[in-house]
Amino acid sequence: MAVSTKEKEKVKKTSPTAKKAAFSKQTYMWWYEMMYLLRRFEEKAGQQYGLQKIKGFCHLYIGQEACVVGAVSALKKGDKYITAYRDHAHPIALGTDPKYIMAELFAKETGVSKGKGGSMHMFDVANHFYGGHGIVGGQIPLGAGLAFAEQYKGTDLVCATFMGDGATRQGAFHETLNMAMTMKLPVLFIIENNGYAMGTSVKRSSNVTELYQLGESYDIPSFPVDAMNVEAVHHAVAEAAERARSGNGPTLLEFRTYRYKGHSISDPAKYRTKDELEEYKQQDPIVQCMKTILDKKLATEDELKEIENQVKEQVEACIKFADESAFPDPSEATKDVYAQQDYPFIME
Ligand SMILES: Cc1ncc(C[n+]2csc(CCOP(=O)(O)OP(=O)(O)O)c2C)c(N)n1
Ligand SMILES: [Mg+2]
Repeated sequence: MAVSTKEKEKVKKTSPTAKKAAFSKQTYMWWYEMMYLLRRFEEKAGQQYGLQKIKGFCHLYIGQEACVVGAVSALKKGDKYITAYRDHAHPIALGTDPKYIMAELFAKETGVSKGKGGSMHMFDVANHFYGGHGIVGGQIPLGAGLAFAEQYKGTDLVCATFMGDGATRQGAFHETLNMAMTMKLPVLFIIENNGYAMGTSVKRSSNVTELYQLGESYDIPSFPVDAMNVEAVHHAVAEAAERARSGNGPTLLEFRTYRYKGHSISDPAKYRTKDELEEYKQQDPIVQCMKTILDKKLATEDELKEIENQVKEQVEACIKFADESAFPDPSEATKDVYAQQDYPFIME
């Protein structure tokens, strides 16, 4: 299924120069509330970790909120999502009640993965979220597989496949890009480039630091996106989705973002300067959205405060729910795994 020159031309025409629609009040307000919820949720998760209510790994999303929120507002119900282990925000933005995410962090039976997955393994098929994957780059071929399923069934749904900058150095990334473009799969490759893979900066890991260029090697339309700005994210994802839905295959988007905290909670992030962190905080996605709302007079400061107070109460309720839930029964250890006699995916 090679891509002809004519088809390549068609793809170029749908590049981000297309006319951009304005956003409604409802969209701005959803962005603000959701990003504020994600920020507050992660701050509180960090605190609960300090209290040893959460154990093991825990990778926070603080600073990166516009990435997922702008993608969700641009895509439609039924589109699939998959990501790596920095995965608390994606299901929440897709509609999973955050109390089930907090309970999963607490390893409780009410958690979204029944308390068996923890921070890195959120999973909620009802909301089209396919994890939560701990192997760097492991989710990339799975995302292409989810997109292939949609192509095979003849739907117009797409799969947003998120990954970190570090994952682009994995072989699976390159193999998947090659196949996805050859087969014109309806997949969006979304690199959340926060500048670091654990303590290793993008600059230290390759000569190719403009990560979107990696997609161009496979003839995939590929663009950098200012992902501290939720509007820019939405526009880029909407255009990529249109391309995928109309049969023109994948797009690669390099979201330029930043994580304010360390790689995981145990990382003091000494490999970067305070000035660098400050520079990104000046572009904070939530503050940018708030300023736009106030400038456009879509809401007053008091109305935004009211939203913030409601969110704070909601997150407190999540912690209470997680605290009061039970740990899974030990018998659960042999359920939902291949050892289970009637495991649904074992075929004769
Ligand atoms: C195959 C594999 N190699 C190494 C690791 C250890 N590891 C966990 S996270 C990580 C860094 C990945 O960084 P990036 O893809 O940029 O994602 P970010 O944490 O910045 O969101 C590494 C090397 C792993 N989990 N899997
Ligand atoms: Mg990274």
